Amino acid sequence: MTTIWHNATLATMADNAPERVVERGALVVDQDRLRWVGPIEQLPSALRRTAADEIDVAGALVTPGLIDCHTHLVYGNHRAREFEMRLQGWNYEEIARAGGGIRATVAATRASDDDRLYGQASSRLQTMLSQGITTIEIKSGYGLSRDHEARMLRVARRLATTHPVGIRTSYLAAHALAPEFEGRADAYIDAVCAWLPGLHAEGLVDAVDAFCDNVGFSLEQTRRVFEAAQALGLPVKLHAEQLSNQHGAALAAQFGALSCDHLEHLDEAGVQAIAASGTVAVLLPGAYYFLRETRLPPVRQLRAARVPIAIATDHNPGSSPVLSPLLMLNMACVLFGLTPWEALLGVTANAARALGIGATHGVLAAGKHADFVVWDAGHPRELAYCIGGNPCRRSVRSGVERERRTRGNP
Ligand code: DI6
Ligand code: FE
Repeated sequence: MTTIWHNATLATMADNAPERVVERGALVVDQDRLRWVGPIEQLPSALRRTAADEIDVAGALVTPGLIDCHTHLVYGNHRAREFEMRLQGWNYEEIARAGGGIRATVAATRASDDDRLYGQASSRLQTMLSQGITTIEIKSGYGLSRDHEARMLRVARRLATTHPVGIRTSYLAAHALAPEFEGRADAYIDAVCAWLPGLHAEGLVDAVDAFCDNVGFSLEQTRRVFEAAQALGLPVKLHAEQLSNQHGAALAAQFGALSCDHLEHLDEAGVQAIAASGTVAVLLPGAYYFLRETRLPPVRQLRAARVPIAIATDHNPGSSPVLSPLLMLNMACVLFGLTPWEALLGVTANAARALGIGATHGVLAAGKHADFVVWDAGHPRELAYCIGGNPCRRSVRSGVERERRTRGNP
């Protein structure tokens, strides 16, 4: 029982896709997989005869389902008051001393019960899904104790059972120092490493992340977290070179990291290191914008070294309260100088690689998961161009179409 979606303008993003769309394209969906992808005139007639259903998308653009490969979607409350303070000129330290910053979210997350954490994350997730997200990564990192980190990860797993989306979790206990460990960062890292095997045994962890920065953890502390991950065979990723250059990317490359994220302060040696290890550079224009950063990630060097570039929302309450992946495409182009095509690669094929699922997701090709979006658009450049609209017309994940929005209801 297959379904043929045809009359599509296909952007497959496959094989480092040349910047070319396939006109009059067709997708043959067989259960949760793509059976065939290409121009309709090449579709084998035997395949066409077995189709149970044919859907004409009237020339609309069809892309792989969007993948947000870096979010902190599960947390308690929000930090809008802190936003207002920053606009009035308060700096990071002053806000932290006044009870704001990551620790404010840690307190709110710990105080929140599971259902409330779940409910808030679910509503954020639904906004993302309405814009064509079919896979999302969610990090822990606002619990900072074994039980509260576990709670965050369980909520992330629960979201995957109740929403039409693939969810990859990252263990980010090394996000900030837990208040109980004030002045004892090394002891905290010991605890972070000690909690990991149990959480992994419970099936809660797909990858391990850390925040390596002068306001986060040191290179040596990051190394210990990576060693704990490696001992369990878990892949690593890193918040690297966001606010300063700690040479975290080079360390991550030594561990074969899936991705290094942020990277505004990445130097040429760092670029070469991640190029050699095949690590994806994840750029986060929302945080750059929201924090009014001025130092740009080294896009030209990354391109020259052929480092795959992904784009993500970094959704979090402090530095990137962004729920729009499409707005990130626009910002990646306007602020970071990516082309619209590169930006789309960044939320499809390269985002899949950043999550270690590049073999099955992120492109439209036979054998891949049937995750795709039909857009009210005719070319990928329109997705990066538009600001604040929602051209997502239909979205299919694992062969199942998400409930369609009614016309005129965004
Ligand atoms: N880098 C960031 O920008 C966020 N975390 C990180 O490692 C900030 C998170 C927050 O302020 O809550
Ligand atoms: Fe982040």
